[in-house]
Amino acid sequence: MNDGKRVVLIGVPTQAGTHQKGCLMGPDALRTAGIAEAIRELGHCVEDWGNLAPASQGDLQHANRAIHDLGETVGWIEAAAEAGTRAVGDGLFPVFLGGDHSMSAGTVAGVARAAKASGRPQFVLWLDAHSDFHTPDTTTSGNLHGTPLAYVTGMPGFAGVFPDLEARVDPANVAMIGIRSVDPAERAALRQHRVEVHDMRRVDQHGMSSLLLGFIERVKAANGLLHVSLDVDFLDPVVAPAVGTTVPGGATFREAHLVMELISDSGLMASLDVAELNPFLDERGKTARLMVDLVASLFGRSVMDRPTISY
Ligand code: 5AB
Ligand code: MN
Ligand code: MN
Ligand code: MN
Repeated sequence: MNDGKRVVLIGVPTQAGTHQKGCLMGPDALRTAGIAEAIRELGHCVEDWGNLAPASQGDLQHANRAIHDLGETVGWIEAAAEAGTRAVGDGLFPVFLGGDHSMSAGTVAGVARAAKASGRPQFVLWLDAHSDFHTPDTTTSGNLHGTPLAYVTGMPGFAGVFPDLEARVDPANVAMIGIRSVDPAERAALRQHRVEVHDMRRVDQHGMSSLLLGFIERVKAANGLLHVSLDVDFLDPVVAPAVGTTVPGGATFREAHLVMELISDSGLMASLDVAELNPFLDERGKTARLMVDLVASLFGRSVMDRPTISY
């Protein structure tokens, strides 16, 4: 049924990238909802490295006074990047358990560094309501979970702020699906760099599968490695309420599962983030369990194999 991956869970319980508290409980909620067991049941090996615990880099300041908790965020980024590079180097498939989405500045930098060493191009699929394409200069909220994709694609404004990138991801190798909240500065940068953005209007019109399969074909043709970054708010808040940044009009239960099933079929995914889960906002574990089910679909569970569940 599948190729028996060696998976490692890596907890990145940061909440420094947002004003809202609660994401630090994300990794443990995903474990409580049975993420290791769900992946194992599908025939993969799973180990758990526990949660990263970096030291803060101190009270770093930026000219943009809105930015908060920069020193702590830089600590998480360095630790996540280090763990990601090590995991891939060890032949493992890292599943990063967030933590707010600033974690992905580190996770993607880390796996991209490993990809560069292997000589294969790194691709990123960003499943999110938001484009997360702010730079430290353009963010008005100061919440650094709105910046990771701009950082890993080498946008200007990060030098001397976030760690120097050893391998940037070509913006042409990124696709975003589910988008429905983009700030003006992000929109300008996304257009300038011609990033493949499939907003929810495109999803409505063309359907998830045609949009996603187009991107998967590109990854395949380039013999690329695919990193999937899944923000809880990719989903509609009706099915996934446990997130601080809800935006109506998101992916439905089946749209989200279909994305995961198609990625699984492609066999191209090499690393994964589950970001932004805020268990403090959940309803009796409903969102945590949905995220675990989506991860199971990513690792090969098919509809016919699903246990009958109700949330
Ligand atoms: B998330 C917003 N663009 O910069 C900002 O949840 C939201 O990781 C960022 O996608 C949302 O604060 C970041 C308004
Ligand atoms: Mn995000
Ligand atoms: Mn988001
Ligand atoms: Mn969010």
